[in-house]
Amino acid sequence: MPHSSPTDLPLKIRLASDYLFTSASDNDGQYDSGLKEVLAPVALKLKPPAMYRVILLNDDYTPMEFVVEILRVFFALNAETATRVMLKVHTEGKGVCGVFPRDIAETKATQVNEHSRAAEHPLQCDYEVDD
Ligand code: TYC
Repeated sequence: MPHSSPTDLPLKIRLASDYLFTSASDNDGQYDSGLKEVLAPVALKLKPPAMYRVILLNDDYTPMEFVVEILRVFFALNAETATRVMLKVHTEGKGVCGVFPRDIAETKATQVNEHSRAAEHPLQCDYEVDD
């Protein structure tokens, strides 16, 4: 909207954008517009939400076939990838099943742990921030 003359002021409809963008220097001090700076300009610093790695931990008792099935059913891995991840956990102690937003990572870890306990296996699934 172009700037209005002082006589237009009483009838001026003040839009939210007038308040957002009007500063004391806008009218060169020629008249008091009555508009006060109500909002300082704020730079938006939005970061994308953190992502979380869902991990499996090794143990000495859970059968390898059970772990492969977990990786296929809960994380949609094919047989080859599921076997590779299972063997990584078996040899290195820990491995990544997938990376998800926090609520999905938490849900998957809980579902895997409940399924493992129901089958009486000690398999541990957890999640950690992916930085
Ligand atoms: N170490 C287990 C065994 O020898 C297999 C295993 C792999 C267990 C991965 C847990 O997250 C795991 N039967």
